[in-house]
Amino acid sequence: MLEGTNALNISVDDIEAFHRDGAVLIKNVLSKDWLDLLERGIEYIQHHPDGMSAGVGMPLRIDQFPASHSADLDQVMKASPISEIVGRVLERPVRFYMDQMFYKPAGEMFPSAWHQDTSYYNIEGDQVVRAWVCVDPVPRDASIEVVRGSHRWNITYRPPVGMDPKTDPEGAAALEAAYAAGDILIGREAHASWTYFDSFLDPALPQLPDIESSRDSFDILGWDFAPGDVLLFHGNILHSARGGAVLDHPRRAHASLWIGPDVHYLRRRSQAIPDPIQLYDYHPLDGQPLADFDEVFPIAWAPA
Ligand SMILES: O=C(O)CCC(=O)C(=O)O
Repeated sequence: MLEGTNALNISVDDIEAFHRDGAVLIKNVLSKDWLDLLERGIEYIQHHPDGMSAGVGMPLRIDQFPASHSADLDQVMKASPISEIVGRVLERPVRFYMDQMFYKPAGEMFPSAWHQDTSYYNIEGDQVVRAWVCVDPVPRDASIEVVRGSHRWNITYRPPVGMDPKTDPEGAAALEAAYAAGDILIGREAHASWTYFDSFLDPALPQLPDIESSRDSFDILGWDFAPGDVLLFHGNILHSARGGAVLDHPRRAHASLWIGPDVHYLRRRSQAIPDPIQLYDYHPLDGQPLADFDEVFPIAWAPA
């Protein structure tokens, strides 16, 4: 092993960059065999849309939990080096929480709006890490950008999706009643049919700043991405992907979400993605560590 590096060539600088900036690109992690499996899994999912991806109506397919529908993606999640690099950067045991596919067809890239990931999920903690990979080369103007350090702003913004409660007062009142009763907000049945637009936005959360219109006011970090690289970013960080670049190939990305020991369950009115389906059997309570649900979230990688 080289000085200053550990297995997988993650340097002390990479670890520091992740904690300081909230994101780091680790080069050349996935071999061709892993990329082939990823590509096969992504193409399978693209051709088998489920009830959570139909109807979004954009030149961007977002699929929730694709590894639970594709044996290839499941293998990548369970056996590729992705869990290890997340664990080495956190220096903690890590568990797989969920995954998504972001498939943009060749041509002009559709933008992914600025947002934070944690506000979409019923989770809270500092050890939430996204691992974003793509089987195609992606220039910086179509790949992920982050606002450097925004994972430390200690603020949860309103996700840029969801219905205004004023448009459906009855539904909004039912959500409030469920919240007050300690009930689950988006049920298991959402796995059969649900999109971002079926959730309610939470008016109590502050609105996102208009980062794209005043990019010079923000410290924006971005990278050219090559297949085999893994981009790690913090669950609380503001991030997006710009639109407008024209690619002569699709941009087929997969993003997985990993959690460390400090992550606990927290029902959010802004929840836009259902809980992982096995978690519904356990009736988690607000504040309960997700490590309590070892059968749903087994340890994927732990330091020796
Ligand atoms: O790939 C994209 O365009 C968006 C990805 C993203 O927002 C995420 O992984 O959280």
